[in-house]
Amino acid sequence: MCGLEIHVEGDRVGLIRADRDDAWSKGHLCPKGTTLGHLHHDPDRLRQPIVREGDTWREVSWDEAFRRCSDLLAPVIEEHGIEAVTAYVGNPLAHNFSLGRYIGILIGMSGIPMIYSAGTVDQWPKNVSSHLMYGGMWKIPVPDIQRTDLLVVMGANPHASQGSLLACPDVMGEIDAIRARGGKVVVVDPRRTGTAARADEWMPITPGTDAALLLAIANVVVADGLVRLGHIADLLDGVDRIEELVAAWTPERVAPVTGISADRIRALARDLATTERAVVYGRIGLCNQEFGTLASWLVDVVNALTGHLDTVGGLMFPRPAVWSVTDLPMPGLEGGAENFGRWKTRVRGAPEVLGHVPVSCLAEEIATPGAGQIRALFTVAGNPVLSTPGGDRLDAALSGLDCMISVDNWLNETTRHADVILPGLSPLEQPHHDDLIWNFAVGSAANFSPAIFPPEDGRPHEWEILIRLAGACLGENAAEVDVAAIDDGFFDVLAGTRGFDGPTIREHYDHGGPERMLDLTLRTGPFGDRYGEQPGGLNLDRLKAEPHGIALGPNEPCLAEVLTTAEGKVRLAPRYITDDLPRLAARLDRPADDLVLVSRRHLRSNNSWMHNVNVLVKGKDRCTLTVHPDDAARHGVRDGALTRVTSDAGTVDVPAEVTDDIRPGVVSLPHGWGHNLPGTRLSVANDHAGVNTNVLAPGTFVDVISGNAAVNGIPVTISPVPIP
Ligand SMILES: Nc1nc2c(c(=O)[nH]1)N[C@H]1C(S)=C(S)[C@@H](COP(=O)(O)OP(=O)(O)OC[C@H]3O[C@@H](n4cnc5c(=O)[nH]c(N)nc54)[C@H](O)[C@@H]3O)O[C@H]1N2
Ligand SMILES: Nc1nc2c(c(=O)[nH]1)N[C@H]1C(S)=C(S)[C@@H](COP(=O)(O)OP(=O)(O)OC[C@H]3O[C@@H](n4cnc5c(=O)[nH]c(N)nc54)[C@H](O)[C@@H]3O)O[C@H]1N2
Ligand SMILES: [Mo]
Repeated sequence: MCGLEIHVEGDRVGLIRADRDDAWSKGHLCPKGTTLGHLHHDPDRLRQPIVREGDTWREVSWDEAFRRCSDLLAPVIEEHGIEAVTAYVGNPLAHNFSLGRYIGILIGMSGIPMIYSAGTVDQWPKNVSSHLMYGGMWKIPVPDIQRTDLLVVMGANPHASQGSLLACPDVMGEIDAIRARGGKVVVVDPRRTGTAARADEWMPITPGTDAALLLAIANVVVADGLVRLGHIADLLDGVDRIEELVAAWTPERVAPVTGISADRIRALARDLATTERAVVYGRIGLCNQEFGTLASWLVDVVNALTGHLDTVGGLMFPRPAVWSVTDLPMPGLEGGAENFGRWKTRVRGAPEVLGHVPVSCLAEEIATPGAGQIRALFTVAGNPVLSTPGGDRLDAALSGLDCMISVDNWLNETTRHADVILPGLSPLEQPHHDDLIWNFAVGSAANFSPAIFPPEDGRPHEWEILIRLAGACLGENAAEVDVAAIDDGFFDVLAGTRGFDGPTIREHYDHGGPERMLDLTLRTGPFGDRYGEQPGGLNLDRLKAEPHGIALGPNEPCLAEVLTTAEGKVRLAPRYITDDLPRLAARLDRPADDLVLVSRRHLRSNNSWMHNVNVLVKGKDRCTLTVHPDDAARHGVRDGALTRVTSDAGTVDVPAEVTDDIRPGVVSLPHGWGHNLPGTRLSVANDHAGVNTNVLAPGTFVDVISGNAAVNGIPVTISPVPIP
C-alpha cells in the first residue's frame, strides 16, 4: 500500500524508493518495499512450471504442466471423490489481487469441501468475535491512531510489522505523534518491543492472560461508574450482561496471573474511560494464544464500554473504496454460533468454526489412512511446513500424497514436495491494487499500479491458473478450460450482489480478469460512479489517471450501516464466547509455567518467504532465542551459545540472546525460519537457515472456541547444548 517510485534501466530495476507524492503513504516506506527488484531478478524465482520426475525436476511448457495436473488429480477424484482433495492457502493472497480475487473460484467451483489456511495461525479469533458481535467475520474495527490521544497496544509490534489489521502509513511516526501532542502510548507485551521502546509505558504481561487483564479493566470501568456508551448506546445489546459478567474479575484477582499490579490496572482503566479520544488495539499476540477469542472480543468490549467504538480516535470501521470478496455473504454462516461445528475433522474430531479447523489438522488428515484421507493437495502462496504448528509433521506427511500441486514462485520447504509447481508472475510483471488490506485502513484511498515489465510470452496470470485448476477438479483438462467463460460467470455473480446485470455491464469491457473486476468493485463501491448513476464517481480509468493514487478521507462513524446482525445491533455478550469464561477462570488457578515461548517478527522479514533477498537477511543472525538474564542464569544458558529448547512437541537448538527486553519466565523465537532443507532452491535463505519455531508448537494447543493455534505461551524448557 506504500507508494513506490521504481526506476528501470532497460530490463533491470534500478532504484526503488518511496513516492513522496503518494496520496496515501506520502513518502513512507518499509525496507521490504525497496526489494521488489530483488524479488523480480532473483535467479531462484521460478519462471517456468516444473514437474517432478522422481527426485528431479523438469521445466515444462504450460500446456504440459496443466495437463499433468489433470492427469494427477483424475485418478484421486475418481477413486476417492473430491473429498480427498484440499487446499492450503497462504498469506500473500491478501496482497495479490490476482490470487485474492480468484481463489474463490478454486475453492467454490472445484467442489473441494474444505480448505486450510494461515487464518487459524493468525486472526481467526477476531473473525469469530466480529462474526458474533457485528454479523460479519471481516467487520473488524481498526484503531484510529492518527487522531487518538491514548493508544493501548496489546500483542502487536508495529515497529516490526508496520501494523496488522491496521493499515496506516508510517505507524511508528503516528505513535510518536500521539506523544508529541501530549497523548500517551502503553504497550502490553511480554517483550519490550521496538514499539514499547517508543511508548510511555511497557506492561510486561504473562502470555495468554490478556483476557483476564481486559476483564479487570472492564470491571473497574463498571465499578467506578465510568461506563460511557455515547452515540452508539442504542446500537448495543448486552451491556447489562457484560456488567454482570465482569463483576467477579477484580484487578486484585487477575494481578497475580497477569503480572500487572491492581493499581496499574485501575489507573489504566480510568485513563481509558476518561480520555476523550482513546483506543485499545489488540493483534496477533492476542489471537495466537490460548484465550484468543476472549481477548479479541474483550478489546472491542472495553472500547465500547468506554465510548471508544465507532468514534474518532477510537476503533472505527473502514470504508474501502473497492469492495473485496470478503464482502460476499458466506453460505451457511448466516446467524450466530449455532452454525459452528457443522462437522468435525476425521482424525482429531476438531469442530469447524467459520468453515475452518486448526491448520495443524492437515498433517494428520494426510497421514492417517482410512476413508476420508486427504490424498491430493493444492498449496497456493503458502509455506505451511515453516509457518504452521507441527510443521515438521506436515513436512513428513506431504511426501505421502498422491498429488500435490503448488502455485508458488519458489521451490521451498513446502513446495519441494509438490508434483507440479506453477509459478505466478513477479510483483513487477502484474498490475497491483491492494485489496483486502484496505478493509483495515485508517482511511479510504485507492491506488492502481500498472505492470512494470510485460510477462514473458505465454505466461498465464495466477487468476487464470486458479481457474484452470478448478476445471481440473471437475474432470477437465486444465489446459483446455474455458477461462474467459468462467471469469464472465464470476463477474456476473459479483455484479449481481450489487444489483447490476452482469451481461449488460460486461459490454463496457474488451477484457476480463482482475482489472475488470477491480473496475466493477470500485464503481459499485462507496465512491464509485455506479456505471454512470453517480457522475463524477470513481472508476478505474479515473484512478489510472492519478499515478499517485486518490485519498478519500479518514474513517467516519458508520456502525449502524456496518451491522448485519438480525436485530441490527451489536451483540456485546455473545453466549458462545461468554461460555468460555470458566476456562479462563480455571487458568487463574493453574500453577505458573516455569518458562513459556512466544513468537516475534522482524522488520526486514516477511513470514517465511523474503529470506532469499540478501539485503533483508544480511547482518546479525535474527533467528535467536531471546532469554531474560535471570532465566539464562537459572538454566546455565549463555549469550550467543547454542541452546536447546524443548516442548511437548519437539526440540530445536538455537543461539541464545540474553536480554532484559523480555519478561522473566518468557523466551521468544521468530517464525518463518528453518531453511536449508534438502531439495530447496533458495540460495540466499539457505545460507541463513535458522530454526523452525513451529516444531515446538503442539498442534493441539489452540484457542478452543476458534480453533486458532496458540503459538504463544507454549511451555518449554531450555538448556545449554553440550559442546562435543
Ligand atoms: N510460530 C508462529 N507461526 C506463525 C506466526 C507466528 O506469529 N508465529 N504467524 C502466522 C501468520 S500471521 C501467517 S500470515 C502465516 C504465514 O503463513 P504462510 O502464508 O503459509 O507463509 P508465508 O511465509 O507467508 O509463505 C508465503 C508463500 O507464498 C509464496 N509467494 C510469495 N509471493 C507469491 C506470489 O506472488 N504468488 C504466489 N503464488 N506465491 C507467492 C512464497 O514462496 C511462500 O511459499 O504464518 C503463521 N505462522
Ligand atoms: N516486517 C514484517 N512485517 C509483517 C510480517 C512479517 O513477518 N514481517 N508479517 C505480517 C503478518 S502476516 C501479520 S499477521 C502481521 C502481524 O503483526 P503484529 O500483530 O504486529 O505481530 P508481531 O510483530 O508478531 O507482534 C506480536 C507481539 O505479540 C507479543 N505477544 C506474544 N504473546 C503475547 C501475549 O500472550 N499477550 C500479549 N499482550 N502479547 C503477546 C509478541 O511478543 C509480539 O511482540 O505482521 C505483518 N507484517
Ligand atoms: Mo498473518
